[in-house]
Amino acid sequence: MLALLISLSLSNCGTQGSNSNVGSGKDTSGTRPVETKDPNSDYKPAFAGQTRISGVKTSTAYEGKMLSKDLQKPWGIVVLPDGRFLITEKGGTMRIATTQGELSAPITGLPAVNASEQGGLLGLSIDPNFSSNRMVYWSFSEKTDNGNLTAIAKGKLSSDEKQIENATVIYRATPAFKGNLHYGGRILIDKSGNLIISTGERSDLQTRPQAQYLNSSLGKVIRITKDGKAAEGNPFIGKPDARPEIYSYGHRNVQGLAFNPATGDLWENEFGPRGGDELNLIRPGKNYGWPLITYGIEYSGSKVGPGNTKQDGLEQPVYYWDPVISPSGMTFYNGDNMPEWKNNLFIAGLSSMHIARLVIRDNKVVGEERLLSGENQRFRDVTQGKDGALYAVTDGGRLYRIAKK
Ligand SMILES: [Ca+2]
Repeated sequence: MLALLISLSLSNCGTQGSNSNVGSGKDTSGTRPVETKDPNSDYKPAFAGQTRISGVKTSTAYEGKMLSKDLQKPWGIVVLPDGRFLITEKGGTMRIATTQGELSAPITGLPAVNASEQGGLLGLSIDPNFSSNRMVYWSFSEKTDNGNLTAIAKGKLSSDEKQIENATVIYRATPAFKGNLHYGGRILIDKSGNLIISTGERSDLQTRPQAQYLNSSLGKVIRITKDGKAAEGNPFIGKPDARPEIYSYGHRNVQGLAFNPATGDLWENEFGPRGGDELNLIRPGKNYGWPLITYGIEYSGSKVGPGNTKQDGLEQPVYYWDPVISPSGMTFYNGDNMPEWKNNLFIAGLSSMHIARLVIRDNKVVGEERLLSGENQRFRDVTQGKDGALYAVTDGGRLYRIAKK
C-alpha cells in the first residue's frame, strides 16, 4: 500500500520540468507529508492514508497574485455569470469584485447580522438562473430573543448592483443558543435546484450532543428548497421525531462544502477540536460521528467522551488533520489554466495560513500540498474563476488570483 501511495505521489510530481513555482514559500517537495509537527493525540488512523499523506508538489510554474487588500473580512466568494465575483463581508454587506481586483461599494439591503466572534454574514450562492432572475442565497448569524442561530435568506441583486431587494429569511436552524461560535455557514445549490446548507453545533458542551439529534438543526448538513422547505427525496422524510430537512448529521462545525463536478459527489470539511479537522464524503442519511467519535481531543487536553475514533454505524472521515489546519471554503478544480490540478480539491486554511491542495483518487486522498504559505494570510474561501484561475479571499481583506505563471 505504501509503495502504491509513493508511486501515485511520484507520478503526480510530474514530468513537466523543474519545480519553479513561486508563491508556495517553504513548501517541501518529495513524498514526505507536508505536516511535520507532532500530533495532539496518539490516535491511529482507521486506514492507510487517512492523515499525513505523502506530499506532492505542483510542477507547473504558478503564482498567487494579490488583486486587492481592501475587502472587509470577506467570508464567501462566488463567480458571477460575467466572470466577476460576488463576495460576502462578515459585517453584513456584499461587494462585487472584478478579476482585476476593483471593488464595488458595499451592497446593502440585507437583514442585520450578529457579527460577534464567529458570526456575521457567511456563505453565499447565486441562482443557476441568476442571469435572468438575479437571485442570491446567503447564510448569516441572526440574533433572536432566545439567542443566535444560523439563518438562510434570499433576495434579488438590484439592476444597479447597489442593493439586495426583497430580502427574505427562508430558514432558521433552531434551536437558537446564546453563544457566538460554530454557525457552519456554507451554502450550495445542487443539481435539483435545492439548497445544501451547513450548520454547527454551537460549540458549547450544552449544545454539542444535538449534532446527534435528528430533532435539532445543529451540527447538520441540511437540504431545503428555495422556499426553505424540506427538499424532496431527503433521507428522514416521514421518520418520527426527525426534521425532514436534515441530509446528514453528526457534524461539528461545517465550514466547507463542494460538489465534485467529475462525480457529482458532495464533499464537506469541518473543524475538529484540538486535532481532528475532517474531510468527509457526504451521503444522505449518514452519521458522521461528532461527538461520539473524533480524532481530536478537547482544548484542555482531555479526551472527547471516552476517546473513541471509530464506531459501527458512524462514518469515518476520508481524511483528517492533527494538528488542525482550520479548513474553510473549498472547491474542486476543473479549469484549463492549470491542467495538472484537474479534479484536485483546494481548501482554504485559516489557522494554517495556506491553501491545501489535495489530490484525490477513488475518493481517497493520495497527495497533499500547501499553496501560498508564504503569504501569512488566513484563507477563508476559494473558488474557480471563469478564466480557469483560482480566486481566494482572506480574513485580512485580500483577494488573490492563483494561476499559471
Ligand atoms: Ca466525523
